[in-house]
Amino acid sequence: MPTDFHQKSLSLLTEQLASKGIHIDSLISKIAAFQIAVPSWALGAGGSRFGRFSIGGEPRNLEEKLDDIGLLAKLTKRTNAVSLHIPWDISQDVQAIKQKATELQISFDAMNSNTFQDYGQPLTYKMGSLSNEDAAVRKQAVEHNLHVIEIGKSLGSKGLTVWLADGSNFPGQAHFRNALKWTTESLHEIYSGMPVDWKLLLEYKPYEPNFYHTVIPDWGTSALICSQLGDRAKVLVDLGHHLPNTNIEQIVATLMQQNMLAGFHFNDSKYGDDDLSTGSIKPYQLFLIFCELIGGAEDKAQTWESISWMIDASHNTKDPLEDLIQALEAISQAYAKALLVDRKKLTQCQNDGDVVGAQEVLQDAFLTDVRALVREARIQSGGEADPLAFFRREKIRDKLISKRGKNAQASGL
Ligand code: LRH
Ligand code: MN
Repeated sequence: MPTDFHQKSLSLLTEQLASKGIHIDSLISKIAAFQIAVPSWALGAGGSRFGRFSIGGEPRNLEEKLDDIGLLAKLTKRTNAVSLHIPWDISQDVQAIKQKATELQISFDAMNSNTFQDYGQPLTYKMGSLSNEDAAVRKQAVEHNLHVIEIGKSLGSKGLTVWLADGSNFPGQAHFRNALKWTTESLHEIYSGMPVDWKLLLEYKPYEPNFYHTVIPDWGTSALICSQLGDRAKVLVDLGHHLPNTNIEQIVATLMQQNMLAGFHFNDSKYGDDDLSTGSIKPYQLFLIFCELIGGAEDKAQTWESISWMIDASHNTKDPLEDLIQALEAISQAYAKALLVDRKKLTQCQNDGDVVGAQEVLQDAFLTDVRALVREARIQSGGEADPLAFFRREKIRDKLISKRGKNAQASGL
């Protein structure tokens, strides 16, 4: 990207926005300050039940995962934190990990527990964990979550994400009310085991791996349970965890209205929980979600600082680092476009019942090319003008393969 091209497109956009009374400097500082956590499990090639195709040079341990996130942080200046998943990211030397993260200026966002797989624990989670008929299995799952909190405390994390695969595949298999009761009771024990400055992020999902019912299938059930746990329990919105055509931006508005939005797992999907690159399928939906977030924060429904921003994706065909560079860019662009919405004019259209006018206000912002703005924010933060071009020009994947090997495989999905 020739520098003069960037300068030309930036000055054109600056002029365009100034004509609407928008000062580009305030936008640049907001975008530069907006940091998104990267999941530790998205640095290798994901797979599906139909197979997994290695990418080569994948991080073989937590140290190398931190190296990859450090590289993403250096190139994009859009991420400064990692979200770990236990036991996939168990480390023998927590102090060394903490030291390395500090050197890379990476902090630890919400920890993720795992009671949806068997990894050698005494009792299987095949028939559920926090909702299991067997109190001993529920106790084991609670203790696992308390253990994850201890690891998180030693790393400086301030949150625990709980996603449960718990559910059933056939009518009659599960007792819905008992499953919900035991899950809520188990979460009470976990919640009271959290330090007072931690939050619990309760993630919902309609189906998979269970295909008849899931104990926490939607935002309403998650909010119901959170309201019984306490005000540090809030609802985590994974964009892929919705039935087709669900109005996710309305869910975001509703949760903010109740000060119950914990945060996001950003990704995109065409059909199910496809974990595709954020903004690659439904960029307008992502924009509308950021419109609700900015509106909710400006109207003091919920503070911007109280919301966690994380990616949750899995890569079957793309290079994981290239995909994460694209996702961080797409999220920053959606935020930048939503910042351009003339909220006064929109409110006027809503009050006047001017439906056409309201759409014009939104689409004027959405159709504004903000790439120069996001690029300038990155350059001013010391990042690469074009991280993807840099990643390819420097042949970073080849260097990782020669260092780690063609068959190096990362732990995770
Ligand atoms: C479940 C989920 C959850 C993670 C897992 C890796 O689909 O979104 O957030 O634990 O993916
Ligand atoms: Mn998720």
